[in-house]
Amino acid sequence: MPEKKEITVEENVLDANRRLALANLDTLNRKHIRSLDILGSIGSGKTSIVKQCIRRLKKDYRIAAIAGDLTTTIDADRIKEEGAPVLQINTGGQCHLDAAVIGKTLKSLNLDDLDLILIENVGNLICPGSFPLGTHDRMVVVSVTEGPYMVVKHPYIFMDASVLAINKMDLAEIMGVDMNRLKSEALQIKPDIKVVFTNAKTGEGIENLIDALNLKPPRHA
Ligand SMILES: Nc1nc2c(ncn2[C@@H]2O[C@H](COP(=O)(O)OP(=O)(O)O)[C@@H](O)[C@H]2O)c(=O)[nH]1
Ligand SMILES: [Mg+2]
Repeated sequence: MPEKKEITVEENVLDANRRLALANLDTLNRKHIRSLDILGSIGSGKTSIVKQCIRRLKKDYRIAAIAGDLTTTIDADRIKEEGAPVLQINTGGQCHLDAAVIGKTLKSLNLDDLDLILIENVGNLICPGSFPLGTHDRMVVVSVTEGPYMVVKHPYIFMDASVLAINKMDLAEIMGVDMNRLKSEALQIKPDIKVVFTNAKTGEGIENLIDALNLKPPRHA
């Protein structure tokens, strides 16, 4: 029956992605490279956070960034300003990165020259959920300007995330959004998720975020 065929195709796609994700993780581990998949809606602050992290970590890590976007190179151009190599992936219509495209991108990088890869996924909180890339960690960025329901309405994305950045903390009051409530909602979904409040514009909270991601260089520990 046509319906059954459609489900099988989808399962095959997800299975194939999981296999390729494991291969990516294996490649990264063999090269001793840490990796982070960053998820969040368009405008939540992903690129700003990547820039703030690179600014603080580039002394201690050899960093590359991968920026996923439907069609533009805006984010890659912004990240490049921080002095780290950036690869832009334009997905065309696809609303998420996947393990195959990351596998190809890893092949194009000189992995012996890297310690850390930061991947900004395509901006939304639904599609990327089912497509692990093979990174060590996943971080979700939710900004208070998206309103009070961003966590409860996206439960699945938090289940595989190790860190949540609640960004634009400077605008919480004006938005009437209770950041502690967003935090407790995330903890209900994923009790061991680490939650950090950030202002990616000024850099407030970014050191805590780096700590939560276990990226604090040893000499600053
Ligand atoms: N007020 C404020 N603005 C922010 C903050 N973080 C990011 N922005 C701004 O929000 C806009 C979208 O940020 P961007 O990093 O491009 O989000 P992305 O689409 O998730 O990559 C930009 O104009 C940023 O300057 C923040 O913490 N506070
Ligand atoms: Mg961006």
